[in-house]
Amino acid sequence: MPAPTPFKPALLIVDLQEDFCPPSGALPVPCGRDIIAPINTLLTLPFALKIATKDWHPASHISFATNHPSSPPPFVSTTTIVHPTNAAHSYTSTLWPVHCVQQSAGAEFAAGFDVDKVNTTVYKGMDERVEMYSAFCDPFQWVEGCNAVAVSELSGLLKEKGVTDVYVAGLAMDYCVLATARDAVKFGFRTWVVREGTRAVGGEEGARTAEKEMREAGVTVVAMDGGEVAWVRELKE
Ligand code: VGL
Ligand code: ZN
Repeated sequence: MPAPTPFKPALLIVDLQEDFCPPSGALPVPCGRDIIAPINTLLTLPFALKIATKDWHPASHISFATNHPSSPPPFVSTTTIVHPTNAAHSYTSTLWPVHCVQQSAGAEFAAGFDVDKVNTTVYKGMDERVEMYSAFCDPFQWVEGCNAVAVSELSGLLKEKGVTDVYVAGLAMDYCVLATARDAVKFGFRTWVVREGTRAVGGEEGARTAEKEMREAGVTVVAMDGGEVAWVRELKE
């Protein structure tokens, strides 16, 4: 199949940070480091824009289990996140170990990730009151009668460049990659997730569930050697 027209693709690398990489990371994604090589390969292709995101939390962040009474066990405990200015809106969210604290070693890009080829870094998760898996905005954005608490510059950067297609990779497939890819569709981009370029916190099972949720949201999971990545490879630089 030929590339769609117009076709102006961007590469979005989500949260490829030390804290999400085993064995040393605070919130390690199984086989998380395996994605560094394919992502470095993607970075050699002529994308119109290459953006990396960083999960970038204050120490007081609501998603850290240690910030809640009696410090419940992370991964299996949840908290209720209430909209800070509209208490009628709330939802349940998972509690995590302390991770990606601003300026900490764990918040650095993963070792070996070729960040020199990245044009811009977008930071997310800075508001201590809300969880922000998506690099575009927090989930209150999509609740009827509600409004987002935190919105990044990401959609503006993509629109400003005339981007039509967003290729998403990074960590974790079942959380921030899933939420970011879904929002890319909602913001009007054709959205592709590169399978070799992502891994799930929930391992193979988490990846299967995430892939299904992506498909239902209009996101297509593609392969490094598939036609959709070939469209980018064949672009004139
Ligand atoms: C993420 C859990 C908590 C992610 C970030 O990048 O997928 N997951 N914060
Ligand atoms: Zn986080």
